[in-house]
Amino acid sequence: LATAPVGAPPHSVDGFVKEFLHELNTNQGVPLSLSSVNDQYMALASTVRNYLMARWLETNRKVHENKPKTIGYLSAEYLLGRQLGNALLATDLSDIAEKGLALCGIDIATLRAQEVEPGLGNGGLGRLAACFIDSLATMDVPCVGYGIRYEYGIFRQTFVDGRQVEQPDTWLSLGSPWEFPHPEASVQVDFGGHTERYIGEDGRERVRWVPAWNVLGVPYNYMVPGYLNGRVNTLRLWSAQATKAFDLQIFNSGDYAQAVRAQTFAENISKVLYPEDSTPQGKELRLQQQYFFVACSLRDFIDHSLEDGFDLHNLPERVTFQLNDTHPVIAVPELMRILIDEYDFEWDEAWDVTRRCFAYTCHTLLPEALEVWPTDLLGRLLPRHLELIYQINDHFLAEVREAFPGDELRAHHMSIISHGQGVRMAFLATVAGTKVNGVAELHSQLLRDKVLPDFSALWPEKFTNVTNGVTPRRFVRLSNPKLSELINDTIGNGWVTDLERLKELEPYADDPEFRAQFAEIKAWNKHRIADLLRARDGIDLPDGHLVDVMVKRLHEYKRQSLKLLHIVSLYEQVLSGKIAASEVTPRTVVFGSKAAPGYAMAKETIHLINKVAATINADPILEGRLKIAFPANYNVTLAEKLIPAADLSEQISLAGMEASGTGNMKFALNGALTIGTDDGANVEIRKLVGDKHFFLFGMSEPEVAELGAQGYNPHSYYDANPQLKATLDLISSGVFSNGDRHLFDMVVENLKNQDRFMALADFDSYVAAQAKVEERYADQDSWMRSAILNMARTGYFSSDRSMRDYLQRIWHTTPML
Ligand code: 26Y
Repeated sequence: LATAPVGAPPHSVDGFVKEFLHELNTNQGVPLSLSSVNDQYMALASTVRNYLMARWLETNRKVHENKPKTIGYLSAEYLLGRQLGNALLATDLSDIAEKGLALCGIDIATLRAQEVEPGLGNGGLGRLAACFIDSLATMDVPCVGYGIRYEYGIFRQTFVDGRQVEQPDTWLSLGSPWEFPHPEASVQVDFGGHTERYIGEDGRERVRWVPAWNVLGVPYNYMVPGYLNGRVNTLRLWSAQATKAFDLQIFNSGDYAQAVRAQTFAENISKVLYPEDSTPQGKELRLQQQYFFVACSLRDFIDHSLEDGFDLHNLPERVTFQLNDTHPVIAVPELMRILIDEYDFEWDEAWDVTRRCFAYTCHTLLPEALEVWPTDLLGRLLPRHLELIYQINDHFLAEVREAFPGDELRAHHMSIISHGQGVRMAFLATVAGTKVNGVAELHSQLLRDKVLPDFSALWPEKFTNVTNGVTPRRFVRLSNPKLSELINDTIGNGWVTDLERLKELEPYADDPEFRAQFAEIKAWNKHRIADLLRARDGIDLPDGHLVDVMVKRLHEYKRQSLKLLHIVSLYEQVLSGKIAASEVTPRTVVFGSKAAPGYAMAKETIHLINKVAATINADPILEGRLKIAFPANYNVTLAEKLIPAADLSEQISLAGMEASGTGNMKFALNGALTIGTDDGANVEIRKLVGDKHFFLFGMSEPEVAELGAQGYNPHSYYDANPQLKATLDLISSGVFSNGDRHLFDMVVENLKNQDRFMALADFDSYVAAQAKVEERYADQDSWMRSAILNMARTGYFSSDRSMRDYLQRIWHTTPML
């Protein structure tokens, strides 16, 4: 444990209270007696910040002195979750703060609840970035996270008559105590205009970009504290502002309204997070966002490197820019532009530096999720970059033709620029990256074999896998305090930074005493979420139920509809007297899910879930047996309370569709059993925990491919399977829609006639696996044993391990100690 560094307030209750009161008085300008909860929260945050500050300064001093290789993590999303608890944990101040505040008559829980989480991401990809920067700080690896400070993060979801209604996420409205704006370090970003050719002093032809307009990027720094190690890395998020010159010019012409419009136009760039997480629309503003943050980040990093006396020819020794999906890939031509146009590099020199600076992580397999930017849009917004992309493509295709002489079709398939579509950003990233990785073994294999087969034939060594992970600090230590205590008491606390040590718990799965304690903690976590949902949503959770949880973005490929079919099927069987209500295992199904606002099928599915929930919950026939809870606005804060309470984790995507999943890991680590397909990281979870402790169902990826090739006809399953037919017909009967037989046609007809993700094909297998779940759950001893083994055997899924893999396989660097 790194003791308090010089300059930090004393690590004692007295010292803490003094600091807190000082912050309350000087920062908030109020005495304790008159302070609001928000005043107190703000003062508490500042207090914790003060403890971190000396460590932050020290980290930056060391980096400046030793100039180690740094990871520049480029991500359009960071789904951070609340900061306070993590900062208290990282500084070992949780107990001190609680006691100190109690002396002031304040319950720390009230202040914790005051924090609004920064929802600067959509789902898995954004949360992964947050886990990765946590792990890098904890492992003493120099890293700067670069991204966008969206003024409005992911929308707040509400339900009106069962339908999703989006509200703006005003996370900054009460002030944001965790950020440090640095307007003096603002960077200018250019857009539009045209390019010109001219002859430079050395007689070479050169290109000049003459942009049409520009904005300012203002950096906001956030602390990224390592766990008890005294390191604090930086997350630097950029906010867009109008440039002064722009403003003044118009002001001086007397057009005040136009000046304000110009400002609004500029600020729109970082105004809002796009809530889509799979189908990219060719939205100009999104491209502006991507270029904006990437240009700011490269400029920032390069300027600092030059200040440190670094030669740009050696940039790859200074940094790897990790591209979190294709969103920041415009960084590739941007670095080329900087090196060639601004620093006079020759093409080959510039390309050599560029390709060694970047590595690319792909997070999808869905073809429609791969970003393609229309060339006319790119040419209008970034004319110089489009030229450079054409040139990169020419050089690349020459390489392809050399490797595969005469194979023009192959060259055509591999072209970064697809005629008629635009620039395929995944191809550009693959051509430029030193390494390309998928996010789970199956995904990386499919990426090589199905998405980028020509590229992996050309450069087999470029492709690698790094299976995702999650931070044990937030998703076990903080979110499951009772379980953490039990683990500490049993094997010590080394697991928090060395999660594989959970293996030492394996023998305790057979210890009745330990099992009882574990079961008691599960029950405690269920009460905790019940209390929260009662207060937050007015939802009552029954006692003693199997808690069955499906939380993730709403997507057809994730198959929330399959879960729903299972529920409706149970209900149908009881209604029609096929089974007695008393035979149904008491179960509460919890959904948590946002739909992209423009994704009609996803929104209809939410509507249907809510209507089914309302009907079944109100029907006395299943009273005490089946309850459906769908709290609105699932986010990181809710996840932290919900996941530890789960018995059953639903990971039921169609095989070959979910790149990895990371919720699946969080559940297993908190002792839930998984019901899942052989998809994404489920494959690896099952391998580690063992078949006996995992409910596998459904087609495998090759089976899915085969059925697809044969021609999949969902209607034949509907016709052939009476229970499936009865289930779908019940939805169409109007029982869930006040007699309206057509309200859910969109969902039902789609399942019967299209069913792109083959829910009907996996229905039987899913229902059978659920029956096994019930059977196992009836034997609580055996269930708890499996739950403990799930926890003990999934230490592999720490994001610390993911970071070690990136260090070894991609970044080729070691922690700085
Ligand atoms: C371009 C835009 C529409 C877009 C925005 C966000 C496209 C994709 C995304 C986000 C994708 C995402 O969250 N992918 C998930 O990444 C996780 C971390 O690797 C995986 O675990 C998960 O399987 C994958 O769906």
